[in-house]
Amino acid sequence: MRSRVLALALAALLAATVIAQTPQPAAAPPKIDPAAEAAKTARLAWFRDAKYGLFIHWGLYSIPAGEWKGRRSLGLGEWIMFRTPVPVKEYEQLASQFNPVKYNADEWVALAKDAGMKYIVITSKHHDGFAMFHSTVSKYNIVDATPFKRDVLKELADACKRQGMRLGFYYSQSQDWHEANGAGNTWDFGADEKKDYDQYLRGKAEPQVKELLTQYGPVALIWFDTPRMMTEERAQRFANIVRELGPQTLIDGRLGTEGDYVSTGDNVIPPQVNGQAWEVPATINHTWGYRRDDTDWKSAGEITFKLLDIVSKGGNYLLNVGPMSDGTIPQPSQDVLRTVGRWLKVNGDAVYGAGPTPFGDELGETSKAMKDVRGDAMAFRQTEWRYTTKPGKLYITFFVEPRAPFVLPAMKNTVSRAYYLGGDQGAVPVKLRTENGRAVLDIERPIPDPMASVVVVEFSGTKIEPIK
Ligand code: JFZ
Repeated sequence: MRSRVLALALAALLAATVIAQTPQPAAAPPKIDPAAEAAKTARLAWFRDAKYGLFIHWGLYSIPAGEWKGRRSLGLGEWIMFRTPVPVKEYEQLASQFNPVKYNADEWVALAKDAGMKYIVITSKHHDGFAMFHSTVSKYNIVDATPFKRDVLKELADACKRQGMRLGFYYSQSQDWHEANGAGNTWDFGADEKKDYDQYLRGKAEPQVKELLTQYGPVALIWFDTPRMMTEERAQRFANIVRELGPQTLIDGRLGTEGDYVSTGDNVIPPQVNGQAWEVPATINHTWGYRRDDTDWKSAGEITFKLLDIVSKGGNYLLNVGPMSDGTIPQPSQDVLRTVGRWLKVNGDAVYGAGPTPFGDELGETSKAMKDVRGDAMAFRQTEWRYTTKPGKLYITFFVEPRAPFVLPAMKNTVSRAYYLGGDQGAVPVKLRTENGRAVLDIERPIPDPMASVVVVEFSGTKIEPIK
């Protein structure tokens, strides 16, 4: 018997070595199904034009707001149950205190519209397992377990419908710290590997995703997250549910199988243009769920720069607010969003439906390629301006007083005229001339809006043809 096992092991080893040494034909590239690709492109059309969305992390964690029994719990507000850690029997008591009487869905949607945002994504269930909607699958939800007894997602869906806002749902498909077989709660339920994970997936997560896709009207996207233990087969089960019940519903990049677009890491903006559809989930301060002590809010100027930086690289910006337990959104968040919204009312053409930069040197390291009219290499900070495009129009968004003259990169196209976006008396012209075959803008100071000003340069043809 022992000799037989040894012989088999040796044979396997031999086979592996032979295979290892024999040049293996490259893995066939995944078969692209043209119909599926066309359907995906169609599904993504609104998303690629929208560019800017409101992320909302709201749940029971807004009650402790970063502090448990008087002790600060560091890190993300929505992770307090994990960080402290709080036993499930204690944490679920928060539900009996959750009563956000100031919650007004129409005000939230109106804020998103004032902010110039084109879609909303709200946490329907985060890692703590609590459902912010009336689920028949688990009593651990806002209608059955709280004194509030109102389905806040239903009210938000109705308000979005009334105001023509697209609505998507964040759903933590893998981590569920309330469920013994959910991923992530090792302090009550032990190691994840030992859990009957599929019992949790089939018993709670999959049915709840079906509820979200069938009882809240058209769902723009499902924002899955942290795909722990999500094998291809498990992830496909969710993808099939979405494809069947929401053919137009987008899937983000954190399901555990290929979604409709790429999700970057939190607050991670890629350095260069990425042709695929992609989205950056981002915070205004340093937490997603509300923390009483986190008041380090980004300025409207920083957020406007990040938006143009992301759009100039072909992406979407999903910017978060963390409402408080009374149902209101922190005023500093509202103020900064409305300030950017006022800027977008004037300069939105440079953002909505705009294409990425046709150049790219302006994005990265000090570029030796950029030469001024004297032909000397130009060094510059990478946050002075960003390019976005539309057929026949190049938008240059300046975040600081531009150098004068401002020399555009070499291109085959001829330029015809330049002017500032906005200007209530119509377009304010900008002096444009050509020198040594390069378009030159003589921009007078100061620029109209010190936070950011957009100069439009009209050019021949529809696409810019850079001369490398
Ligand atoms: C996850 C959540 O854990 C967090 O609470 C929040 O909802 C955020 C939007 O997403 O956090 C992540 C997930 C993935 C990465 C980083 C943070 N990542 O891929 O870098």
